[in-house]
Amino acid sequence: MLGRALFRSQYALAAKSRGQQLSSASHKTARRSLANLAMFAAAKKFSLSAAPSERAKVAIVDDSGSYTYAQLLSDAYKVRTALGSKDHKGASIAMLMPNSYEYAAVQWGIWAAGGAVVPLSPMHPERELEYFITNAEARQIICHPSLLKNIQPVLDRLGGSVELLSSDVIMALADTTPSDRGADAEISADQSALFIYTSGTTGKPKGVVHTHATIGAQVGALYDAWGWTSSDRLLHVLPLHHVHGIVVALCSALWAGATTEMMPKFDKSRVWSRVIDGPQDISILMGVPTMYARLLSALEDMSPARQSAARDSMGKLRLTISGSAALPASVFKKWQQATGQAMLERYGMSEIGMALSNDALNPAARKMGAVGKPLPGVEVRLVDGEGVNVTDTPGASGMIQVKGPNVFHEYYNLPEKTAKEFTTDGWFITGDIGTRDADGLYYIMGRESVDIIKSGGFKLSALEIERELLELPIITDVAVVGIPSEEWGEIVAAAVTLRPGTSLDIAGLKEWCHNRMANYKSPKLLRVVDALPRNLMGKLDKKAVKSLFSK
Ligand code: MCA
Ligand code: AMP
Repeated sequence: MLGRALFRSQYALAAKSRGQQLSSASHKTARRSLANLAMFAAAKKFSLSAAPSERAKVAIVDDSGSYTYAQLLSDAYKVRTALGSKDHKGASIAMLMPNSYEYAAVQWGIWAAGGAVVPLSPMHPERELEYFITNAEARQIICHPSLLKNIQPVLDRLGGSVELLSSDVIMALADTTPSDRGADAEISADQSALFIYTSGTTGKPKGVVHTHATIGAQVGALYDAWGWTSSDRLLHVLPLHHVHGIVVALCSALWAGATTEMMPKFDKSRVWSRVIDGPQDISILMGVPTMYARLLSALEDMSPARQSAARDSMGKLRLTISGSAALPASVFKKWQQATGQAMLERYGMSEIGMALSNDALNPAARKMGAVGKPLPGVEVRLVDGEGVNVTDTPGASGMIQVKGPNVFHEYYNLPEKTAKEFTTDGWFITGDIGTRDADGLYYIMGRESVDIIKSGGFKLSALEIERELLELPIITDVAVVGIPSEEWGEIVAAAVTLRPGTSLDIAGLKEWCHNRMANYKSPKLLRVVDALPRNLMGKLDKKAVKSLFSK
């Protein structure tokens, strides 16, 4: 496994990116104080700047107002104070916050205290929240009062072992100035910084652990490749419990000293009215293909005059970016026709951040269907079923493997599973099959495992859903598959056999799933059959299961 020393050198590599040069002292030592962490460099620059215009630089705008970088730093220090003055040294600290300015303040505060952020989502039911908190061994949680009802029963069950801190109480603390903040926690680049829970082909969801070094490498690479500047203004519409919303969108913008406008959740009408009717200053929009498909369908319902205004406004953005799932060619084409924007598609994963990206600075170089070339500092190769490296054979397909300072540290407390996902020579095995053309552009062909479903950009494990469904006493056998869908990419479908004399419909199944899994995991299609298709070995024939849904 990758060792500590290597992470130090990875951090040094990441520090070479333009982003980290904002903080001249930041990469001179392996151990550094908070204020020198690259993530905070732009904020620090704006906070301490002598020029009033820079001190007024807005970090985040949400439905409650506008917040400067100076305010963000001050609020982060309040969070640090509330967490206790000890150095948490990478200890897990959970947070359950709506998409808002305060989300960022809490995230930064946990980092300021030396902790590792475990972001929980309002989309998760109690069972999942409990699993994430206990699996990550979080001993403290910061929660917004509006979400207290989601977490209180979990904390009661955990019998006081997790300390609850309310974000509104923390935010009401007195503002701090740099002089009264005391000594910073010593943050080392290789300590845990972020947990992202991801579903795999075996077992329960795993906690992907990123360090300050791996996050820094990811954000630094995007800063360079996508040409982020402090003049950018990001419209943020993504959930904040995955790498896409947290790292690729929010952290990148904060790293660059840009402004983020945060919506509480994606809403196609709200996005269009902001872009068309608001100030013409949004420069970046990021989303999953389902969001762009929905924006296009909303556009079709507009009057011709409104469509023309939409084209003018969306056409002004510097970048419209799609990822987390394959962007259908139809969406790419319609988006280009409707807005004049050649969508920037990129490829990544919770474990690696972003690995491949089309050309951000030259729209003409973006190819429909391609996910681009390796980002700065990231190595990518394709290895076929025989173990042959076919990267340089145009059109040959192989497993996408990735190496670089962006690659995660470990699956939490799962050393064997972590090791299994790496080749003996240290490449991370993504599970995605890709191909590369003669111009060096990569294309994603699909997943190796039929048991990984991508729905609306969320990665779901068929086996995990099957395990849950089997707990419904009337179900005797179950198979979960992904069925292709225009809107969602794939939708979750379940085929089941039932105990004699019982019945089940999709509404009943959803109701049962409601408290056990996030709604986005629960099946949208159901077939009740006499027997599930199995091969001679008794193994489920998932191809045949899929065909049950085409009848
Ligand atoms: C919501 N539902 C879904 C999904 N989202 N079902 C399947 N797949 C989904 N993705 C459920 C709702 O709970 C609801 O269920 C029903 O579908 C209709 O919901 P609706 O209101 O239409 O959906 P929504 O709430 O507007 O959500 C759609 C969405 C959302 C905005 C596209 O799915 C979303 O935010 N997706 C982004 C995912 C993402 O950020 N992925 C990043 C991970 P019911 O009717 O039962 O109530 S990947 C990643 O991080 C890597 C690094 C990468 O490459 O980016
Ligand atoms: P997650 O593990 O939730 O971070 O999701 C990562 C997975 O999303 C990858 O392993 C791919 O299967 C998929 N993915 C991300 N970006 C793309 C893309 N541009 N095209 C196709 N699949 C993608």
